[in-house]
Amino acid sequence: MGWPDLNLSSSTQVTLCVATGCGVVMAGLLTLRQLKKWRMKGKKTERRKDVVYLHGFQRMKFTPSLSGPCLKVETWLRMAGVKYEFVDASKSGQRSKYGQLPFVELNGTEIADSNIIIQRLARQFNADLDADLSPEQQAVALTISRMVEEHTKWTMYQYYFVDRLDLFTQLVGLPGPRIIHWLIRNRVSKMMQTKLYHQGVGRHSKTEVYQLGNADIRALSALLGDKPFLMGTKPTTVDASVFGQLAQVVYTQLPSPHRQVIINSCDNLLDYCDRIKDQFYPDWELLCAEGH
Ligand SMILES: N[C@@H](CCC(=O)N[C@@H](CS)C(=O)NCC(=O)O)C(=O)O
Ligand SMILES: *[C@@H]1O[C@H](CO)[C@@H](O)[C@H](O)[C@H]1NC(C)=O
Repeated sequence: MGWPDLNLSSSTQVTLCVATGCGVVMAGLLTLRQLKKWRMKGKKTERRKDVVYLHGFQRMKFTPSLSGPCLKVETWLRMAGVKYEFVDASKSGQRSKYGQLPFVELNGTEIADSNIIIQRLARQFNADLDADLSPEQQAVALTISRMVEEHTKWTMYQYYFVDRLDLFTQLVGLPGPRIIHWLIRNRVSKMMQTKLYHQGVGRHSKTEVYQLGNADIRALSALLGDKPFLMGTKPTTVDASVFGQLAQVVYTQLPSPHRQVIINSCDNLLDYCDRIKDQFYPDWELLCAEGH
């Protein structure tokens, strides 16, 4: 289809073409999230001094958050006894400066990334859960967190977001018509497959991925042994981190190789999750009742 003959000079036609192209791209960029952000901008929410505002993904039916890092920070805040309020970022459309969740606001300052959040809050509230650990124990704790957050987690993603996409709707509890579920599901899966490929886990066969994940879970079980918490009798930051990830497979109640190995041969991890849930989430059911 050509341009209608309006006797325009060729440079005007080029300008029009570019302008139209820009318009289409701009319209594409007007995503739902941006619309949400604009809508929220006018509504200035009140923020109190010394209260941590935790921005995370929406509540879920089986767990307060489907995001490991979000649940980790929330668990840490409870372990450390720091006053906080949860802000549903799926309503506000907000993300951190890294484009992710969680992030917190404290006294008008934004802190992003679960590890940085915990480090900063521990200092500002004088609530370091790891103060009594020896340097060696601190190193072990850090190593465990890294394994779970940077490896085990990906083997779970491979299962839920790629291999068993049929479980997606139950997992994330989407509202609305099925065609929308289908579109979101496929988009999320495509994104996840790219991430998994670059991370490396996604290059293995399913069987290999589940073996990798289950080896991590057995290692966690062996490290925990009969202790109530990973580093001994008191909860420390690594427990928040591990709980953030394990709670997803333990409480979501969808089948998975990770869940299977926990139930079949890691009783101590089940008790461990229940211990943390019972001690720090007396309101677990209430939080999940808000969930989708
Ligand atoms: N290193 C970050 C990781 C946070 C992260 O992976 N967040 C994911 C959800 S679990 C996220 O926000 N993804 C949304 C996106 O990438 O758009 C942390 O520990 O806080
Ligand atoms: C937050 O701000 C208040 C008042 O400005 C100050 O007293 C308090 O120490 C700050 N809290 C933290 C944790 O930095």
